[in-house]
Amino acid sequence: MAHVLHPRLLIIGNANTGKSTITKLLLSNPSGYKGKIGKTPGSTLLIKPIHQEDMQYEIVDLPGFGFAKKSSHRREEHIKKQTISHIEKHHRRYFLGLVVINILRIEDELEKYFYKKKQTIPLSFELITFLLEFAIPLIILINKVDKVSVFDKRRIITYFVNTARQYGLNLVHLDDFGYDYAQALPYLEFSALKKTNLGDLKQALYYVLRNYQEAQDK
Ligand SMILES: Nc1nc2c(ncn2[C@@H]2O[C@H](COP(=O)(O)OP(=O)(O)OP(=O)(O)O)[C@@H](O)[C@H]2O)c(=O)[nH]1
Ligand SMILES: [Mg+2]
Repeated sequence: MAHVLHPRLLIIGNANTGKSTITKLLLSNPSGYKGKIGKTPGSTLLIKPIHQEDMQYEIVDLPGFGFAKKSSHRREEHIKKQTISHIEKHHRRYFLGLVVINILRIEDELEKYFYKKKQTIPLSFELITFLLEFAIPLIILINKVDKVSVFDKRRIITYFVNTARQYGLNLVHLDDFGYDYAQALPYLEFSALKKTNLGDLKQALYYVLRNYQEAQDK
């Protein structure tokens, strides 16, 4: 019997942003999920694709880096190197990448880079730019929006979108995205806890998956 290679969904972002919680939501049988969802950053350490019955894709929930108070510099470097070589080697199997960002950390992160080291690029934008080099379609998931008011959510997202533009990234809301990755990059506000916009995310995921499968069949 031929071994079936499932297209892969990449879930990537800093530590503690909700990657494993989102992974669980995108499984066919969430209660069968064996991964760790942690209060302490750094819950996920291994790169191991997850697949369950009746799933058209498998998920790779990457270990998060940055912001982990406990983690050592050496460990951070190890995770970064591991991530880079993994993407370089396997990028063709990814039909979509979800870059998960914690809305509560956006202002901190951007301000830190703006005022202290203006010559460098903020971590999230660096990650996005890196992934775009491999032509993996991305969705920026701005997670944990249940933790902020509607007013703050709008303010923080506007700040994020405006700053991204300065780094050459044209972010548009998933609702306004025409699936032309040469033109723009979609973002979606999200709450893994409240399942806010989970339906929209799944719809986009299956759309991109179909495009990927059609391109493979040619
Ligand atoms: N309020 C709120 N909490 C969330 C949300 N998503 C995740 N969390 C919580 O955030 C914490 C971290 O979640 P994880 O899914 O383990 O995060 P992770 O990105 O996989 O973390 P690492 O594997 O350590 O990089 C857990 O306590 C989750 O319950 C959300 O949308 N809203
Ligand atoms: Mg995790």
